[in-house]
Amino acid sequence: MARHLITSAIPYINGIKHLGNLVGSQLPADLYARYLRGRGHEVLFLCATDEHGTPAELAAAKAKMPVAEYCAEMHGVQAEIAKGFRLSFDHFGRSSSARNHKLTQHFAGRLHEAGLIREVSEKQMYSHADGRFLPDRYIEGTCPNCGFDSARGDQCDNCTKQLDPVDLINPHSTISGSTDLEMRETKHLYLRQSTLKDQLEAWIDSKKDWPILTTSIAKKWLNDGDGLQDRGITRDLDWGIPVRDGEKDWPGMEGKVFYVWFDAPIEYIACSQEWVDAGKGDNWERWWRTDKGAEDVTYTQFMGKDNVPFHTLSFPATILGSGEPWKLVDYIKSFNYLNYDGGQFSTSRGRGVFMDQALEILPADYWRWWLLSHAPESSDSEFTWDNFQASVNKDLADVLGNFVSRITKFCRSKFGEVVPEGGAYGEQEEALIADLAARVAAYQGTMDAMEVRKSSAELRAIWVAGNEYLQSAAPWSTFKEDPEKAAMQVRLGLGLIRLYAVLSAPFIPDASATMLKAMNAEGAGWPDDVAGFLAGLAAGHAFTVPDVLFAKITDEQREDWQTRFAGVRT
Ligand code: B3M
Ligand code: ZN
Repeated sequence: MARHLITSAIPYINGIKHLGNLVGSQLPADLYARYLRGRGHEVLFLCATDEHGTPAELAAAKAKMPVAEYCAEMHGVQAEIAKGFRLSFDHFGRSSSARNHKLTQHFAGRLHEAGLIREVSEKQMYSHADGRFLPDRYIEGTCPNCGFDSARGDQCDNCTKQLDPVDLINPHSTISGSTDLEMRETKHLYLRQSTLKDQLEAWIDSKKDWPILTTSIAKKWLNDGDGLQDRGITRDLDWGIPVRDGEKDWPGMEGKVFYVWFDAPIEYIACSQEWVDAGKGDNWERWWRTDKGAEDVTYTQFMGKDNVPFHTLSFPATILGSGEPWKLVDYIKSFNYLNYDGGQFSTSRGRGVFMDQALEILPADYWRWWLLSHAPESSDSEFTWDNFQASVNKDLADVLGNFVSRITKFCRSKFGEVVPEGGAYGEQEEALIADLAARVAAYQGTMDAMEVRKSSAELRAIWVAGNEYLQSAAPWSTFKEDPEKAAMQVRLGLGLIRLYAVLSAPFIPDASATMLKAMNAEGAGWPDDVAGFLAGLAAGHAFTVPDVLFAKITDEQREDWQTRFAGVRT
């Protein structure tokens, strides 16, 4: 038994995430956590909401709510939806927690002490009417390139030109509308990542087994242009973690907060403290401190590709730079993007299916299965309603659901709701069991390697093997000549349901629970020995016929949903 720490990228607080966000971090992390628990390992699986930064402030303003209140409410909403998708976090924390405030300030203090922070004076737009500095997206004006009259300070949405707020003609504050703006001097802290470049590079080079997507992004940032750049880690904002030098004030930094990307990854650690505070665990240090037992923890992170630079460079720079024995990540599993029906998912335009809407139309397992079996691993992938309908109807309803329903109903009609006795395996059964043992080993191999799509294909092949057996063994025909033989075939079929329930649990936990309950086999362990596991469902064991596991998606539903999710979210 090993110990596994697993974190998913923590979703921004500003609104409900779409299915593309889900499949890029939380869902595959959950798959892996459930699998490792199923195999008997000790797992700590953490996630949280990422609550700081301009997007949180803007979203709260739009909702006409104080930002703290907005975050508390949205955290509740996201936690509820995560439950709906059966995301099995050991704790779902908040980056705005007191724990994260303290720990973030602690790291800043350590980095300062190590000489890894420098103060930089820069000019930034200040609004007299608002009494504050304005982040780029709080400034709008006319685009100098195309004349569009509401270009943002960082970019023109009309011609896509990257801009600086000073480039804008007639700039104004989007908070107050005021044009009384001036470029003002302000001081910020920079993390001297450049001095850690060699150390970071050596560490990344030592990770021979990481996905190419992860290492190629890290390498690009390490060696692009002038190499790894120092990063500003403070902002002139109200909402965030106040800049402090550990426990002390930081002269000149009054009223400033840490940059959201500085404190967000630290929340992975703080979250484990919140987990203890919530009474769910009693020792976070054995997961995070290599001087307190974490040296034998395997730490895996899950995220979309846009988050990779922060996890391969910035956060490790914080950890290494602190000079303290914190656990560094062992493996980073990153994902490409999931597109939606010929375009991109868009949060701002409400294009695509969002997590809450998905659960309104179908149970979690349907989405989990499609998303994981089409995870954007080696390249971007695309959600289409045709493909979704086809894969749900075929894999879940025709192959798995049908198998379970046929065998349980047939048994009930001929032998009653009890595993029948009599008969002995023949050649066909021995061949099936050998085939399944090989397939289960392959499935374990791909799951251990976090190859999500391949794992789903292995699992599907395991379901198909049972279906093909049932088709050719045909106990309904055998029964007429040789009821003993039919009993043996049915017994094996029922054993397969229990096997499928355990193997499928990481992908489709609800259907798995239904199957286990029907087989009266809750608590069944992992099938390390497939033959023994199948024999474990012995004659005389009672079961019940479960309800239909998966309903087929009709053409009408598909068309209806396609129209409903094409446009702007209402
Ligand atoms: N909230 C971005 C994202 O959700 C960011 C991840 C933080 S991970 C520490 O894609
Ligand atoms: Zn423009």
